[in-house]
Amino acid sequence: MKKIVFSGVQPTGNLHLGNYLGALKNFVSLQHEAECIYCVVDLHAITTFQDPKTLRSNIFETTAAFIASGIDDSKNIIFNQSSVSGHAELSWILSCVSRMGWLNRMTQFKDKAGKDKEKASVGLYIYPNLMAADILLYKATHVPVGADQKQHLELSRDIAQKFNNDFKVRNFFPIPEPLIPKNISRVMSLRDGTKKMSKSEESDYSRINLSDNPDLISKKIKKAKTDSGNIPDNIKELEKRSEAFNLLNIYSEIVGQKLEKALNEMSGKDFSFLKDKLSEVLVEKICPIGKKMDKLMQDKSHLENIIKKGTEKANIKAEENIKKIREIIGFV
Ligand code: AQP
Repeated sequence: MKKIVFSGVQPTGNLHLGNYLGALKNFVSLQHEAECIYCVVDLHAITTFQDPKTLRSNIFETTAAFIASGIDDSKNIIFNQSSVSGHAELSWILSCVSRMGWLNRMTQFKDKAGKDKEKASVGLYIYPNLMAADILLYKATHVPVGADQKQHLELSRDIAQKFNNDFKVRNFFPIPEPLIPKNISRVMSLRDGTKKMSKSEESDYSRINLSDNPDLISKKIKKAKTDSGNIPDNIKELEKRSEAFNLLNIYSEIVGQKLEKALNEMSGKDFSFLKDKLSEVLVEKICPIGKKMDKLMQDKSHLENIIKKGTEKANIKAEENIKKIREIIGFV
């Protein structure tokens, strides 16, 4: 079966190191081995209220982040989800295949809705059905995501399987494989090593944004929470200390070393040594991306062209599949 890669990023601002290491970095490497479709998932973004002007700007910013991270728009499809109506159409169809019991188990809905579940949007609840539609609309076989999306991916697999069984169309939808980074699948907050780094966390000091300048990166790393001991000499010990584990994991991923090797370099030293080194490599890796994003954001018509070109290509693929899906279901 031909390898088809699909993934998306929400245009909800504050793109951060977690998005980069958990998703974008993988997007870039996959473009050399497969047909890749990368989507700015604006329909997902509106599951929580977005100011229209900010949303528009964030759609461009996320597109710029794709390009600035190294995705080649001439070889891959980059577009925004709301421009291809097949996503919404298939989402409805798959909502009729998906089960309430399956959605009730989704932990991200519980986390995001919090105690005010009754006030959460219906969209937030059925978000995983839309994600299944995004993937299956292109019959994607592989989906690069961070570990936080693993459960949603499993649901997409269940939905694909049920559709194939219900309509007796064996192998119509491929069962998509998650591609989750092996070494660092979940980048944690700089303020709390037990919480994931996230866009919506109130404190900007909890994350490294792709748009941060060198001074701010150094400041954030200096202020990052650590414990009082020195850096341990073995991974078992390191794993018990969530903040130290997170910083070392980030360091090893950025320099492209195994965690064991990074630990050898750092063990016995105090955290200021690690923090200086980490700031240095982060500035080297992240700031060029931020600068490129900034430059791209100054030419919106160029970004608009990239999205338009991508939308046309995505629409052709989506329409071809949606036509078959309509026939399978029995629509006239
Ligand atoms: N902390 C993270 N570590 C590793 N991967 C991460 N991703 C997000 N946070 C981390 C991965 O980035 C991709 C795009 O995510 P998204 O923007 O579409 O949605 P998200 O997961 O909701 O992002 P945030 O930052 O966590 O937003 P909020 O604050 O709204 O919850 C996905 O592949 C995701 O796994």
